[in-house]
Amino acid sequence: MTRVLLCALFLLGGGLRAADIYVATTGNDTTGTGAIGAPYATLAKAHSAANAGDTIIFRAGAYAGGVYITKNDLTFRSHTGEWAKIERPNNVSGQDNAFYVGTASNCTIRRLELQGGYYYALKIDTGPALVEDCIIHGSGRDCVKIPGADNITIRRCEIYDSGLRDPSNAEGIDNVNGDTMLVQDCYIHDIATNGVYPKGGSIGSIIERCLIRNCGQKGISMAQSSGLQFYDTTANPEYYSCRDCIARNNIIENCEGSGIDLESALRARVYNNTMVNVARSQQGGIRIASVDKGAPAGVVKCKDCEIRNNIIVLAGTSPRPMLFMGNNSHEGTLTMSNNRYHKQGGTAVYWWEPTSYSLDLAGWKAASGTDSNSTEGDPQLSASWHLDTGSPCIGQAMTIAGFSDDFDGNARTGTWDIGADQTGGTALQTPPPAGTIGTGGGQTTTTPPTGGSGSGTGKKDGGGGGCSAEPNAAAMLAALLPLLLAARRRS
Ligand SMILES: [Ca+2]
Ligand SMILES: [Ca+2]
Ligand SMILES: [Ca+2]
Repeated sequence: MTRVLLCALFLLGGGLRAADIYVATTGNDTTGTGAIGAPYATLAKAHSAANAGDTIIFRAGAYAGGVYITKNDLTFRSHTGEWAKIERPNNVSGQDNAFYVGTASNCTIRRLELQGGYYYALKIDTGPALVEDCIIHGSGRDCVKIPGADNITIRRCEIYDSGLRDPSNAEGIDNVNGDTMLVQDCYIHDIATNGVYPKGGSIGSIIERCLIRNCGQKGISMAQSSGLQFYDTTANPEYYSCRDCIARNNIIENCEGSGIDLESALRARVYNNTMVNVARSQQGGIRIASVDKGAPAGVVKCKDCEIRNNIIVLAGTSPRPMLFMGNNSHEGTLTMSNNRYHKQGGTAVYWWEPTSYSLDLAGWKAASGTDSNSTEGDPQLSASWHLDTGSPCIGQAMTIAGFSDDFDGNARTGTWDIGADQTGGTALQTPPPAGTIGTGGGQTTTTPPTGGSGSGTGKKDGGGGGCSAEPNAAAMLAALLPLLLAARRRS
């Protein structure tokens, strides 16, 4: 009896113990076994050999991507102390994605460089998925494409050089109808169009503590229009472009379009962002817009949006407004306060369509009936977009429920400061120093998005990778041990 149970235990443990499968440029798909001493040569072979729960570990070097990942619970990462790249050319039709999470759920992509793709460097069709400490760049169009997958977490990544083949539609992160996306502590830069958008009716997505720079369009768009076929008309029968999405604690610099743009957004929350040299040539520092999406959606306005504690700086050369309320674009209650506006070398202009394109801040407050405690003037930012000592933004923000940190990860204790930086803690270097992936912040696990049952939480950060199924095997062992002991007592 004992022997039978021991055998069962061994088999169960063996079956549960996820394997590490190694891939090396010196490997061999025919003679290799996937062991560290006999690695495979390709991702394709490793994937075909893998079982759910396995970890595919790449030794240093570059590997062909484009593999359609179908197996659940896989982890992909560079070998400890080494760095690997998964790549596809961005100019060869048919080689669409450098890395493609197809039907597989609960995948983790950690410490890898994903480069190229005729369309996307990373495409994720199925959630949840965790992407962390990765460098994602050089795509033909979007760097990251999320077509409807829910619960995608992207954190501590550097994402740059989108649209190298086709810069007309090339976001840093393009999410269409993926709910509870969480983007944290990413450095997103040199993006042909928009830095990040959750659109197509994305629900409950959060973009926080990111540094977003050099965008051909908007820094964060919440969110521009999508084809009506992409909307979930059960969860979002009004065809909002996004619902309950949040942008907070981001630094956004040097964008042709809005720093943050609201378009057909329901309950968008815009808190404590610092936007510098945005709206260089398009929209406004923040724009609020409706869209006529055509039948059956019709005109969809923004509703019940909240915009507090933000800094917006426009260059003296910008012909665009500080704030831009589109014609008949918001319904319900617009709540704004404690924002700081600055037009370098002059006075800002605020637009309220269709009546005025020449409001000053007092006129904006009168037209909107909100934005109390907001002021205009130099916020006194440092070269790294943090607050200088003596900044008029210090201690002038209101406390917001739901978070208590800043861009740097400093705790917002006492009275809050306006913008992404709370003074008094250690500031992150911005832009981050060479060798840092992401902003350099966010090394601790933070609260997942509200309302997301599994949002990014299926994968608490292990930091160093490893075998995620081991705890299951241990749990099984613990569960079987009493049986084993009972059997021993009986024998
Ligand atoms: Ca796109
Ligand atoms: Ca959805
Ligand atoms: Ca700080």
